[in-house]
Amino acid sequence: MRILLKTDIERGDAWQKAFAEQAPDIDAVNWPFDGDPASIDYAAVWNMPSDEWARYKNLKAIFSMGAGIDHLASDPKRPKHLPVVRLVEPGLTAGMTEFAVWSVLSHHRFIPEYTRQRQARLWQGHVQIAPYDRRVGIMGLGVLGSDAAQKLAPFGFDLAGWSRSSKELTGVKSYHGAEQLPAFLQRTEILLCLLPLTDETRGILNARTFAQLPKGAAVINLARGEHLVEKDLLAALDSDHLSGATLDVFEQEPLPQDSPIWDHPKVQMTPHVASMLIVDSTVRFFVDNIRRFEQGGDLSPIVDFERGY
Ligand code: NDP
Ligand code: OXD
Repeated sequence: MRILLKTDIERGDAWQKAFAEQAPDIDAVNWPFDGDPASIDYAAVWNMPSDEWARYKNLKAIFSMGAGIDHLASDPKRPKHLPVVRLVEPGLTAGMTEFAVWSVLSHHRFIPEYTRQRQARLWQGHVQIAPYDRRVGIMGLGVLGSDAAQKLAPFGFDLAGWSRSSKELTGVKSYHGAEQLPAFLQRTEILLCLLPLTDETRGILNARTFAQLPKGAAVINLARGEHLVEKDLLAALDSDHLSGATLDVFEQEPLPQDSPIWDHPKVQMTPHVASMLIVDSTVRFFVDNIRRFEQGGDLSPIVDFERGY
């Protein structure tokens, strides 16, 4: 059996080593592959060049090399008859939760403000806010959003989440659907976006959304750059309606050299690294799925392209 791997970051033979340890019968080959394309049974990909798909005639399923599948949803030549499995594995979830907790705590404790003050050699404290007086709101309460919520809850924040369907998560007020979005935004001082990118969520972090947040709110986007209208964010920061932002993802990646975001004093930014692939646990996820499928069971979780995630 053979799996083709196309990742975002080159990791030498780390994937082959992990497959050799966990499943010696599965031959893992890196893209670009110059052997016989008909020998490939599975493909695990990130941003596969669209024209490549036609070469792999015997594929049984596609794995997304990430939790997000927008790179496949937008690919006109993706073989539509094949099931697509998105990445849901504990290593990826833990990485995102670390980053989400760090970014929420950072805004809660005024770290971006203190970083700016340091540059101006200004020694000045901000009145500390008790966590139960801090209203944190998470957009998207799926695998990643609900784990982040559960890890933020013990700090004692006044937590809420917004999703398509209503949720019951201990310590998290649930808002759902377009009708409840305004109420969710009006109560949110630190907004964390962990939505998938779909036709409904593209551009959702826009001027209208920001206007509904209380003055001084902070915005954290760890999901996809196209959720955010960057010029609207910059306007809301410059007018002092928003106090700061943490961005891991951008409309265009890599962020263009001339983007004002690089130098914006109210933005903390990282280069799409909020949660990166952990090779061992990702291979465990692929192997478990392949074994189950080869024995007549189901792949999981399968993407619903109608719903968009
Ligand atoms: P899930 O599919 O598990 O969760 C998606 C959540 O969003 C669900 O709660 C869903 O609601 C909600 N949602 C979807 N559409 C809407 C809508 N129109 N209105 C309201 N809520 C909506 O996704 P994950 O948690 O696994 O991943 C989220 C995203 O995080 C990925 O798609 C990816 O883009 C991004 N990501 C970014 C990374 C990075 O390094 N920056 C790393 C990993 C992921 P419901 O529960 O009702 O279905
Ligand atoms: C993902 C990502 O979707 O890393 O997993 O962006």
